[in-house]
Amino acid sequence: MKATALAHPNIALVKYWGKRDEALILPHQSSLSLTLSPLSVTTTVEFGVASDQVELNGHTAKGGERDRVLRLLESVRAQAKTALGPARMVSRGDFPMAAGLASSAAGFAALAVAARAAAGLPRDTRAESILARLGSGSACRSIEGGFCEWQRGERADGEDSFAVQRFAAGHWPDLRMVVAVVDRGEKDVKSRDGMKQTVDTSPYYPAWVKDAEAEVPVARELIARKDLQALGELCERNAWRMHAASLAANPPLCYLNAGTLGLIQHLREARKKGVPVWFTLDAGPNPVLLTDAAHEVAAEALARACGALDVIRCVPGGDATLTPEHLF
Ligand code: 2P0
Repeated sequence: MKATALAHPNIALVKYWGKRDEALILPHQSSLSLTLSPLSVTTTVEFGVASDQVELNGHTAKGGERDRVLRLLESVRAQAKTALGPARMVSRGDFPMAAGLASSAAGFAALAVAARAAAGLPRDTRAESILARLGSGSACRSIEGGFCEWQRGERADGEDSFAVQRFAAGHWPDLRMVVAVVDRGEKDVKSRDGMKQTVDTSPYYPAWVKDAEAEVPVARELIARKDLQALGELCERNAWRMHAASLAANPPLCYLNAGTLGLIQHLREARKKGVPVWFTLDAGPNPVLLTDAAHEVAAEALARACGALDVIRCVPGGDATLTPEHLF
C-alpha cells in the first residue's frame, strides 16, 4: 500500500499550448520533449491512512494544488481492485527554486507511478502517462526518458492522448540543454491560464495548432539523424510561434523580458563564431539553450555574460522509476 517513485522534468522542443478539453487536459496538438537529468522529483504514496494528506516540498498543499493531487489519487482508486482508503502523499524536488523550470511535470509523473504501484497496479507506461496527464499536461511526457511524443489523440475520453518514447536517452547522449535563469521571479500568468487566454482570444491560435502538429514528425526525423543545427532552428521557430500566438491574445501575453531578448539575440553572434547553440523558451523569461557536450561550457559562459543569474546544465534523462527509499 506504499510506494515511491522518482521522475525527471522535461523541456518541450515542440511545445504544448492549449487544451481542447480543460477537465481531462486534452491538447489541441501533439508535442515532443526531452527528459532532463539530473533534476528530479521523488514522491511517496501510501493508501489506507486515516485521512488524505498532501505535502509538497515540506508544506501542506492547499486549494487547487491539493485538488489536482486528490483527483489523480481518486482516479487510481477507481482502477484498483480493492478499497484503498485515504492516502498520504509526500513529494520533494531537488530543483533549485530559481531554476524557473516547472516541477509539476516531474511531480505528477512521479505521483502517477508511485500511486499506481501503491495501489497494487502493474507498471504500464501508457496508463501512467494518461494518469500523469490528469495532473498536468506536460507530466505525461515525463514517464519515460529520452525523447517523448505526446500524441494529441482523437477520443473524447482521452484514452488515446498519452506520450510515447521515440528515442531513449542513450540515442543522443551528447545533446545538452542549459537553463539560463535571467529572472528568478514568479511569472504573472500561469501556463494554464495563459494557454486558455491564447485559445480563447488569439486570432493566430489555429495557425499555431496546424504548424505545431506538422513540426512534430519533422523534429522526430531530425532527432533520428541527430541533426543539431536543423533541430535547433526548429526549436527556435516553434518557441517564437508559441510566443507569437500568445502575444496576439487579448489582453496580450508577453512572457519575455529584456534579459530574455538580450540573451537570445547574442546566440546569432555566437553561431557566427562557430558555437552551435539555439534556444527554446517556455511560458516564462528563462531561455533553455540547446547545444552539444563540446560546447556546454561555452553556452554557460555566454549565458552568464548576458546576465544569467543561475545556469543549470542538463543531459538527456531516463525513465521514471520506482525506488525502495520512501520519504516517510
Ligand atoms: C510544454 N508548457 O510543452 C509547454 C510549453 C509551457 C510552455 O506544458 O495546464 O503545466 O497543467 O496542462 O503542463 C506548461 O503547462 O499545464 C507546459 P497544464 P502545464 O512544456
